[in-house]
Amino acid sequence: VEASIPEPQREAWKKFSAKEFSSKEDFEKDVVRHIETTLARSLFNCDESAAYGGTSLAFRDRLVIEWNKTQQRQTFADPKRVYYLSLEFLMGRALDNAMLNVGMKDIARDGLSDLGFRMEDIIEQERDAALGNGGLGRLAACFLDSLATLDYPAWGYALRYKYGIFKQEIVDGYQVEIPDYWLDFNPWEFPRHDVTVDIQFYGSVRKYMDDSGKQISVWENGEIVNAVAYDAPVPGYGTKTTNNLRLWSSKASHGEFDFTKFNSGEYEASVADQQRAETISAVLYPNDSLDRGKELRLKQQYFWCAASLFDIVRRFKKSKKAWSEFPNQVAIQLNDTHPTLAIPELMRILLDLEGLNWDDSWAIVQKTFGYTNHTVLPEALEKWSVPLVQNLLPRHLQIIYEINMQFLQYVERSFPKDREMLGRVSIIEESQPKMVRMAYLALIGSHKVNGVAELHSDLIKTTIFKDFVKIYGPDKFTNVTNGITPRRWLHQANPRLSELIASKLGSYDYLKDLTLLHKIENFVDDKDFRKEFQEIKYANKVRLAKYIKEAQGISVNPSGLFDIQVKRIHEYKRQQLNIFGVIHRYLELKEMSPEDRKKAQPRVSIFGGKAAPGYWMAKTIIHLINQVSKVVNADKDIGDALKVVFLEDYNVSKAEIIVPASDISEHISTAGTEASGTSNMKFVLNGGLIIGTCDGANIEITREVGEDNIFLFGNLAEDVEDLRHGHFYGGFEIDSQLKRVFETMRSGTFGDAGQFSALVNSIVDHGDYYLVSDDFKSYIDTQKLIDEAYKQQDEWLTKTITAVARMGFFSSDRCIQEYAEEIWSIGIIWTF
Ligand code: GL2
Repeated sequence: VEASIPEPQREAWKKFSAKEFSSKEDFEKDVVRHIETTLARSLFNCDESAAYGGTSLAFRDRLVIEWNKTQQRQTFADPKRVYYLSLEFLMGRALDNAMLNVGMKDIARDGLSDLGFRMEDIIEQERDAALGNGGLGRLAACFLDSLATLDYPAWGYALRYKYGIFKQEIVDGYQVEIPDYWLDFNPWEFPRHDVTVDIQFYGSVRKYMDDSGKQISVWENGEIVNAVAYDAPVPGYGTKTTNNLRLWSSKASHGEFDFTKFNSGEYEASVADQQRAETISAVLYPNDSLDRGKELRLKQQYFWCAASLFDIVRRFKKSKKAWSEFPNQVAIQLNDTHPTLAIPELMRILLDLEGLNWDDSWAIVQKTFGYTNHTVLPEALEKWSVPLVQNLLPRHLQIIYEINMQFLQYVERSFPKDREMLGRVSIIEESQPKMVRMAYLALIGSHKVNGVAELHSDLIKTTIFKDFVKIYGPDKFTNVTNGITPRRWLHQANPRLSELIASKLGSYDYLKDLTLLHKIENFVDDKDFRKEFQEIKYANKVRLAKYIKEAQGISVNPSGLFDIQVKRIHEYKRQQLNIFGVIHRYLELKEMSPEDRKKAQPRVSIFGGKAAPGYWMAKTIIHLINQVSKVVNADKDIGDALKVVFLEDYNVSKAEIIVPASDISEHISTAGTEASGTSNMKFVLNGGLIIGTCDGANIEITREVGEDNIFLFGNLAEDVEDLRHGHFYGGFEIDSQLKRVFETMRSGTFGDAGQFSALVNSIVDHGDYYLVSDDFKSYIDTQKLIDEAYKQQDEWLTKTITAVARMGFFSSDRCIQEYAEEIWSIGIIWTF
């Protein structure tokens, strides 16, 4: 029911409508009012956290005013909207971003200083919104920024986890996980207690014929859990468009809260029911690129898909358009297979609740959905056991079987001679127990499937989806190379560089059209520009060195070469290759005469990243890095020639300090395993070069910046399979220099060798699946080249400036425009 203010009263209302602050004085007034009233603090009781609260609430007011207007504009225009379904949104901090996007940071800085606070300290008060694991979740956050900046009518849908990704502590060199309860004070969210949806689980399906002879299915007798919406405003940069990120929180439905139990004194039991319901949205699964098949995860997925679709359908129905119009009003993007249940859920809504027939429903579904694949790693491809789905979602399983049957009949008609194909492409894997292959369901139910970088998009067509290219033709598949938002990853993280670029280009327009960066190449020989560029890099390294000292207690010299690898810890990302390389360097330094050691290029090797709590090998790698760090940093012979740092608890806000400080960053996955990578783009955009394999977006970065401005090494994706085969069936010799590294480890130099034996054995005895040995020589040779190149500071500087100038392609704005045109067919809504 719409509850509008009646026409005659609207004038009075409008007179008092909330207004945005635009001067420093008004900002201060808002801050003080919020601190004194909303937060109930006073002049005599206002610390930095209260000042953060007041500042955030003042900015939140601004966002909400624009958010309301944006929603009104969009409701009025009723355009096609895009819904981005992602189980992860790694948003990071909101305040700094809000200040910059609305263009009020300078006013706020002055205002806060009047009130006795330093802007930097206030920003530091905020906890990261860490509702994601790694690249996939951060990509979703960059997309929201671009969608709003480009004025697209878009919503993000996710879960409001009580606990985001765990906090990582390193205790005695080992990772320890601490829960991240981040909601103590979160001024950026609005509970919408009036926006709730009942979600059903379990139960059974009753079928009957109605009077017209039509078969009706009723899903009944299930358990009901309530979904409550929490909204967070997403401001665009330099536009009034403020979109919405809607997070669902689970709560016991009133039906479930058992009053009989409650009244009969079984208070605890009734509260337990409530807790069980709340468990659904309690915790983010901390696995990156790994599928664990836990029932609670499936519950999360359905809970979130069903609530989001109910919301989307409710919005569509307000327009009173025919169902055939649905795909013209709604585009839903599936961020990986996690939201694939949205496909059978929309079928269920159309068939069982809205009474449409199968063919019409299916046509609507296929036109509505697009599916983005983010990985070809087999362990990450989601499969759900049929008995599990049967029990939790009996009606959906029926629908999945029906989709599969119709699909297989079509395949059988098209390829009558290829019987084997049916088994290969079936949504149901004929294993014990049977499994639902979610990627196939997502692909079959969507009109477009995209990979996230060129190589990856090619690979999905020749590996995991090979048969489907035959079935549907190549046009169903496309590539959209990932991108990053230059607002957070340049302007916010590296304000001095952003300002320098703006001063040369004449404005900050390039933050909205990153291709304008190419003009910076005109200044590559400009003395003043070069000097300032170099100074900025140095200052960023000093800032990181200071942070390393504070956080880790390690002193590093900012004039050393900063070599950084920060990302989730994973065997395929090969942090082990990096640390073995560090050990090799250590051994070489030890062998040198003191004079030669002095001449060697000093290095600071910086690592950071979380391991999934159950991923033992990844934890072993973290342990090894910390052990090496301990030994090397304490070695008096070595001094500044080599320092090794493991930065605890890598997250988005730390990335903002780390990324601008690299000279070299490492993106060294086994070729063909890293779908894209996105931090590679962030580092280069901030004036750091890359050492990398021919993998993911590294390849397109090379194309853009030129081969001279990147350090590539290692085997190519097309050779990986043969090499692996050779390890098992041919003779397999471990690289001699790597052998020496292993011998050193075995001798106990870095503590009890037994702790690392599984890591070493995975290479020596178990086939070296990730080709660490195959790539080792090429890796350390390339590192040597880097040492030499870095000594030529002038040329190095030219390389970094040139690379920055050529990064225009990697904006998430370009990426979103490609999605909008090729997959969603949506237009922008002009602000006025
Ligand atoms: C990932 C890929 O591993 C990574 O290469 C890519 O950049 C991102 C975003 O597309 O997606 N796939 C995946 O499952 N995770 C990723 O980060 N977790």
